[in-house]
Amino acid sequence: MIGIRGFSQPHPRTIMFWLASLLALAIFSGCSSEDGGTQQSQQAPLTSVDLSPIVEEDLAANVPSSTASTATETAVGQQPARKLNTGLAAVVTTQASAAASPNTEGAFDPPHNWPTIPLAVMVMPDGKVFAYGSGSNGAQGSTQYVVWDPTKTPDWNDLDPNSSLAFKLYNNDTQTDTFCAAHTLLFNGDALMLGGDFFAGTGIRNNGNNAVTTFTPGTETLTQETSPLRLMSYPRWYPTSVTLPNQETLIMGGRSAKAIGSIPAIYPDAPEVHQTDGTWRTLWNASISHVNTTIKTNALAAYGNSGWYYPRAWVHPNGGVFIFGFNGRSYNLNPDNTGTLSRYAIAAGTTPVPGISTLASVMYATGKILSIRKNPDTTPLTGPFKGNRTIVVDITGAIPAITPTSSLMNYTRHYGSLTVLADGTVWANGGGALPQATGVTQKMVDDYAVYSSELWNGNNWTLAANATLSRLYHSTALLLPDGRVFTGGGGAPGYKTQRNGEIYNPPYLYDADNIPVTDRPIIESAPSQTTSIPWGSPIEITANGPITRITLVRSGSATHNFNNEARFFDYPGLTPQEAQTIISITAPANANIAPPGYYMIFAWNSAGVPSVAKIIKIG
Ligand SMILES: [Cu+2]
Repeated sequence: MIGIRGFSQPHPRTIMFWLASLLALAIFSGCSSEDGGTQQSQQAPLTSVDLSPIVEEDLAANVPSSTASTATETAVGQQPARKLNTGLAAVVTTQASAAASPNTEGAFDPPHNWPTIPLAVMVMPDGKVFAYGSGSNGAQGSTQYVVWDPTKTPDWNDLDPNSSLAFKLYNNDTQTDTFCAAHTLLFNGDALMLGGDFFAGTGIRNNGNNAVTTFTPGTETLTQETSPLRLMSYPRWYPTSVTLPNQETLIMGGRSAKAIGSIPAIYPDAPEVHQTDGTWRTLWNASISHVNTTIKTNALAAYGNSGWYYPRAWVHPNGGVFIFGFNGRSYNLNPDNTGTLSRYAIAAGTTPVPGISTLASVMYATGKILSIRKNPDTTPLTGPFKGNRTIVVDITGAIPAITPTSSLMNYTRHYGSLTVLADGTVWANGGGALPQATGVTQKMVDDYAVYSSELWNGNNWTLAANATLSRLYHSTALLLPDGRVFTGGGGAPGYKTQRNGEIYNPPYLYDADNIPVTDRPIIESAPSQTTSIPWGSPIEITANGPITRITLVRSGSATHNFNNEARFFDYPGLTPQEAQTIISITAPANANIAPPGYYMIFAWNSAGVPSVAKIIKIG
């Protein structure tokens, strides 16, 4: 069970899939090969030990010893980034329809082209969006990445890529395929990408790698760690990373090797912590193979066999890391030293509410998580996948308190996103009634896509603007520093390869007459990122007019219907000042509620219109 540093080869196996003989409804793991595998084989579902619609926590342990090759990944140093000419035709021709009432529903701009599928995206400290995942061919296995300046009109043209002012398409020359990695921002402002797809070059896909790759804004280059001490112990594909209060980064979950034939999949045995010096600490005491049966069982459901798929985890306001299992149970991982894992009791009079990995969850306020869960339904085809039930998980008490929202979402949204807007409202978009599963074709998934979006005001869901394009598997959504939301991607695999995006303009960007606001407050000065703001100390800005509210939204990192870095802080009821006067708020009290890193600060006027955010650094 011992993980081997430098182990980056998949378990050596023949190329065949273990078809789902155990569960007819087993969910397709998702990421396909581009290596001549047919669509059918691409959709080969995982078995029950990988993922099932209702994940049970008491599945038998199924983690064989790691006897894999000790061959190390080819070490390739940093290469200069360069622009690529893809020569592909433009793909977007459709136009968005106007929303009926933008000041209550928001509205979409027309779709725009992208160089790649934006399936993993993050807001960098310079306000640009870093995206990685697919290549410019829209397929898995191509190693390219994109930097988008959202202050410029999206202008990508495959036939003339060098003409783009908004996008840069770079070669990833690190030899690490970051497809379906985890990502968060480091305190120094670099993006940290952990794991991804093992690039065997032989057509073997969807096994993990143990690579550690960083993206540096400014130079917009990738760097790959080569020292064995700086690699993860376990290969990971579909892991979750969490920025910890002490600037360390937790990595958990994911899969090391997929099931082949009768040989079960291999999952990482334990979470690991990326320490601030770049070396790693394995949380052995929270491992799956721990001798303590209870911990072992907990680990399986939290981040092991049944919980491996981008586990939903956040820093807990009281310390540690809170994990909300797909089985509906809650866990606390203490990442100190070698770690401990415990499971919360179930609140009296309640029963766990199962979810599924294809449904989103988001932390929308301190210690409060909005989560989409399954609801029982026997309707043919879509019923087994019904999931428009939303709950609030309040983790501020001793036991997580589960409260249903006042209304159901209007639609089930497998692969849809939940995004905390600049005003704290949660926006749901994309997804559809069907996930990719046995007996469900990719066309069926697309046919059941949901184009309408909806808003949650902390109480009820209401319908919002309609998108033009489907946003399904491998789509994302991300709040931009200007208060708009980018949503894009989908495909690899999917019925449609969505190398494109759409901009959603939330209601706060429209006036009472549904006209886009042009007179937005302007933040004239804000703390520099070169000096981080200590928790609990003043944050001072100046603006060009009276400000009545300030909000803080943590820079997002989104992939696979999970923005794992979302945090929101509200400072309403500020006394309006004269222009150019100092407006002061107090930074969040501690690192548990506001993990160290980068936050967008929005200043609002009395008309409820936000400024474009400045990005500040807390910690
Ligand atoms: Cu994926």
